[in-house]
Amino acid sequence: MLTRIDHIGIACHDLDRTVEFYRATYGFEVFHSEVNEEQGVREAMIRINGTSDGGASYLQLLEPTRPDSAVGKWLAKNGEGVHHIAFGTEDVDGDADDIRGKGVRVLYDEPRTGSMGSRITFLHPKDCHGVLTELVTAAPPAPGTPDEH
Ligand code: MC0
Repeated sequence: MLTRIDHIGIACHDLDRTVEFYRATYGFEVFHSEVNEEQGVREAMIRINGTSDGGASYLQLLEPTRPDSAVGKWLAKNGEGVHHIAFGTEDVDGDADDIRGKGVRVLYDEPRTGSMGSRITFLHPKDCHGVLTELVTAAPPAPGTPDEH
């Protein structure tokens, strides 16, 4: 079951400058940052709020590490802006199977590794009214930190 907005992915040309905009304008600080070479992105996660299922909602700022990556291609065509939305679920495998059964293209046979050790898959934007849609199961929290992701 999809229980929350996990994050909104925002494509940008310059991650450091975009992070600074969110800090200076809204007072948001970076919660986590990493490079995901498989996805071709350098990313910063800005935590907006926790939720009742123990997850959280984030803005995910994404700078491409190479022009032929998904975000690099999208930026070249569209410029900066909202790239995808991501729904949180405790069962990305089961939800992906259910949605595939409804005729929506799920882009990966098996979920891959996403931000902060999460497991992720994507739905094709052409099957979702133009919205690239991601499903996310967050990594289990570290012992003693039940709300830390
Ligand atoms: C492409 N299209 C989009 C779109 N990207 N529409 C809405 N939102 C997007 N983000 C549209 C194009 O405009 C085009 O439409 C058609 O889809 C085909 O696009 P393309 O430029 O020819 O590119 P493809 O087909 O090679 O790839 C599109 C596809 C790809 C969605 C399959 O971007 C993909 O695999 N995305 C999933 C992975 C991803 O996005 N990773 C980056 C975030 P027209 O009408 O012109 O034909 S990584 C991430 O988010 C991780 C780190 C995490 O959350 O933890």
